[in-house]
Amino acid sequence: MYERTYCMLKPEAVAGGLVGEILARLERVGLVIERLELACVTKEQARENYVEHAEKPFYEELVAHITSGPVVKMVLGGEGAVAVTRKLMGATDPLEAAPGTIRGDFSLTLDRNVIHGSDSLASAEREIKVFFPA
Ligand code: 3AN
Repeated sequence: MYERTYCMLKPEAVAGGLVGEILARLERVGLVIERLELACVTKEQARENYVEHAEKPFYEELVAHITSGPVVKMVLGGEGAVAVTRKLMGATDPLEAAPGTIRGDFSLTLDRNVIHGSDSLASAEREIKVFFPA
């Protein structure tokens, strides 16, 4: 089924000059970039995006980090886009992310794992509305 997912290259990916390389990987499997924008995430957007972690000890650090510099926000479309994007990203913890995945190849620590991607169609719909209103 053709579906849409929300994906974000975090501040360390932009600062580290990894945008082109990561976009190339996402495009190479056939995902379509429907929206793409370099922008700063507001505190409100960050809190909304990570609402499921609101009670976790790392929540404030997560919000502070994602708002610390420009990110690349995008909507990706394609057959199974949510799952395909998650597969390319690799495990949340870079120590567990396989070589060949984006996190496995470009990151070292959980708090700087270079990419966010919606984990379900419901999250994707919610996050697209948060980051691309109207
Ligand atoms: P994913 O980004 O793979 O969906 P989530 O939703 O569990 O993973 O975590 C969201 C973000 O929160 C991660 N990208 C990571 O940066 C951060 N995070 C998750 N768990 C921890 C943790 N134990 N300590 C610090 N940061 C964490």
